[in-house]
Amino acid sequence: MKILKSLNLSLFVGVAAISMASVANAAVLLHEYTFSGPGVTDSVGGVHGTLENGATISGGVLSLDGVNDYAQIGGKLIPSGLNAFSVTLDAQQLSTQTGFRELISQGVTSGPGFYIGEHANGNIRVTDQFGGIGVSFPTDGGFHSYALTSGALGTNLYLDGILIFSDAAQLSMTGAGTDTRFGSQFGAIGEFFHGNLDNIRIYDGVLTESEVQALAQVSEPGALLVFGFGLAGLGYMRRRKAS
Ligand SMILES: [Ca+2]
Ligand SMILES: [Ca+2]
Repeated sequence: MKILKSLNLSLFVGVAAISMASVANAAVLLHEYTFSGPGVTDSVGGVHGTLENGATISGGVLSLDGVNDYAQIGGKLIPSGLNAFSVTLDAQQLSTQTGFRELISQGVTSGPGFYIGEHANGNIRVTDQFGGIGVSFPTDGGFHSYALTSGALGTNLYLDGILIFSDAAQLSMTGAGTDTRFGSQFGAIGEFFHGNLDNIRIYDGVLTESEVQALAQVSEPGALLVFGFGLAGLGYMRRRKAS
């Protein structure tokens, strides 16, 4: 009986320790924009935004004309310095665009500034720290799910739940410059995205691969099935060593 009690106690302590550890490691949702109402509303963190230059919300998504539209957020959603975070969003480009285009941005050039967007060479690019990653920006006109995670173990970028970029370096962005924007670059640079954005979420902490995949499936099951399977079938994954 004594042995049983002791076993129960150690089991209890063990379970408690595991659940405390998982709570400590879990990525906490800080900001969420689903565009389900008329405004650029942060349904979790209350850091709302404004529609600029004719940007609209219709059908539950943020719609941008690629000329000068964007959404300006009233604060900086991306942490500066070496702080773990994750960003997820869905994007649908509605025309073939030339030059640089941004889905989300924050900061100032060489700050280093934060962004996820399209390089002039047609590749996806991620922040001043990494730049172009050698993977094509989707051109099929459909919605695609992007997830960027960064922490002490490095930085990952997923497209439709598939890991397409990994680097051992953690992101360390500037705290200076322009507040977060959806659909354009910081400052007066422009780089306006033509298309729709949805389900923009910022987490405190690093999402796991399975959490990223679950989000991608909830957001756009078709995109994961068609595009994700194509990438997976090719065994498509790019890794970079820290430079
Ligand atoms: Ca406009
Ligand atoms: Ca929505």
